[in-house]
Amino acid sequence: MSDRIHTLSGYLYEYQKSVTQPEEFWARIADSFHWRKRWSKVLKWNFEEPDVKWFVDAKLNITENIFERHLFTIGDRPAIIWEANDPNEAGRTLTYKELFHEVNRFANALKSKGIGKGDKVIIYMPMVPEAAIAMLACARIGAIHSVVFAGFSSSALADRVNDCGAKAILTADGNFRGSKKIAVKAVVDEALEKSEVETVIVYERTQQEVSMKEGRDFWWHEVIAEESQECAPEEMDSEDMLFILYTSGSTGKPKGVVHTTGGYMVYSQYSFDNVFQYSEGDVYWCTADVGWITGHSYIVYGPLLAGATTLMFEGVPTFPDAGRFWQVVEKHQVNVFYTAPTAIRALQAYGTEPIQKYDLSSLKVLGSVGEPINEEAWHWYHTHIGRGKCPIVDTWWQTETGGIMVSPIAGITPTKPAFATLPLPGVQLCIVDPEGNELTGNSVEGNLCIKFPWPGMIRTTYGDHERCKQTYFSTYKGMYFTGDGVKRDHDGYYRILGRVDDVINVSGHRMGTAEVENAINEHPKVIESAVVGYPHEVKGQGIYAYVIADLTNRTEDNLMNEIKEMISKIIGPIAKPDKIQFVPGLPKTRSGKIMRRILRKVAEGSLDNMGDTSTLLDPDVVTKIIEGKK
Ligand code: 6R9
Repeated sequence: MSDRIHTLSGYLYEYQKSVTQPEEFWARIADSFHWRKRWSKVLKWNFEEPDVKWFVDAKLNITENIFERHLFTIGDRPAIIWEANDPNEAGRTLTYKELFHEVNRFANALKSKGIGKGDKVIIYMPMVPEAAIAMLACARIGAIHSVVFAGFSSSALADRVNDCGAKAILTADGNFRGSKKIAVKAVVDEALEKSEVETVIVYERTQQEVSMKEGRDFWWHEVIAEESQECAPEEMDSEDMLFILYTSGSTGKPKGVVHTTGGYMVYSQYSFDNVFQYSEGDVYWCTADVGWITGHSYIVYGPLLAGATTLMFEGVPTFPDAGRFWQVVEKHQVNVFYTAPTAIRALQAYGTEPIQKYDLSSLKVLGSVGEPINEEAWHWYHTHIGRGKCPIVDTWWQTETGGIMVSPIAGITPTKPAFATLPLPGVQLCIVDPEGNELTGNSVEGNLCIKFPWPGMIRTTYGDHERCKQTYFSTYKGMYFTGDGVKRDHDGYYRILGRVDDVINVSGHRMGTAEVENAINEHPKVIESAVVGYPHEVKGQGIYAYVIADLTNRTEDNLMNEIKEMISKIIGPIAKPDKIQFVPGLPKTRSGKIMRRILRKVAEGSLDNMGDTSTLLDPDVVTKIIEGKK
């Protein structure tokens, strides 16, 4: 790959080029892709609107770049290695040629159900190769996929179906997760009481009982049975939507982040190739779920565009025991391993015994994503999993950025524990103070912004462009605001400090505090609530909920359980609070705003330094909350 960075000076050279001549830089990277029609201009942009277009007027199909672009050379190479939840179940391997045929067959099946260019398709599936096949089949025919993490509840699913106006849902009968067998189709049925789609296609995974509605629901294996393995790719404009992915923000309603075709394609492969320094024949394993952006960019699109072998794992890190990840590494001779700090910390708690049973010598590069990695976890990962030999790439990015933004280049950028280090070429970071003044020089700390477009960036929030503008482009004029705090140290290295808005990060999952509050407030006994994050040893952040409730005819324990149930139903089990405290009131300013700063302090137990409480309507409430804390 000619666009591969090989040395530190090479990185610095490329970075410089990407800033001084961004259009020339990205045109050179884009040249190695297959375009049906070349762009008339590389970039048109305006951050006020925002209105950003990459590879203007170019025509392409992203799956043509995965398959046809290099099928002759890599057709027989494994594309997806699938490892089942149960170690005793045989896995599957699909070569590029086989994957191509499966994608085409399913693309034809979608077409036969009347799905075509521009239609929205929800994918609500377990971690099986068919989830990737479903995404690629949509892209093949120009349909827009929106993958919903299969742990979300029926009402969260219905909201997403309604928001994007989906024509179809692709799903499975059930899902194997550790020792559990989870109903999936039943959740879809429940969601479809509150929403409507024309077609549901069900992949048979667990063989559990499901109800199938005549004329609407079809079995995956039946719809593909007669389909041809050839399907001409739909010609897409570079700025045609590729997918919508819902993510949480500081307001109650998750927003549909829109990514388009050309820019996302170029950025996902470029960042994959460089950050992980993947070489031919390597086995690459990203443990994320395809329901998150990490799964989109670094299980499916990035690796497959690069012709890599990507491992997909259906299970969980602790089933049947805490050695599962390492057993999979040994079994498939994994070379690049990419996971989240929360998984590292969870496994750290089991000690090194589960690791010692396995040979991890195949590992060359380790990655981290989703939340800040603390130094202790970084060292444990480096010493025990990387045997002191593997570089760790701590990759900072977001659903909105489409791909990795700040990260070491494996084996090239000198690393520093807990630092995401330096921006990738094309990424122009900017640290600002609360007034929006750029903080130049080193040893500074502030809010992280980006002042120039990159190809993988968000284009809009689906159905509500104003929201995109307000959320990301209005806080600081002329800049994209990430919502994260950051420090640039004396070496010019970046360390991400976590969210500065009302978003919390629980086990690497993004959650809006308002979203959790809305769910709590649905309970008829709840009067008001306030949710904050607090430091949690394994999850990074835990959810702490302060609730004002009517406790007549209820014990605190009863009501706590009912509230947790409610949240599971409305959002999903991942949003259940770790702690619920019933309080007589909430600390509010005279204008009625909840002072979360105080609630955060109480939750984290730092009671001696409450800061200024003079603007509080009723300072007494704070004392009562502190007294009531268990
Ligand atoms: C890719 C992904 C984005 C938020 C982001 C930040 C946090 C992600 C991080 C990190 C520190 C890292 N985050 N990677 N914080 N170091 N290496 O996780 O996307 O789910 O949208 O979350 O996650 O706070 O703003 P997403």
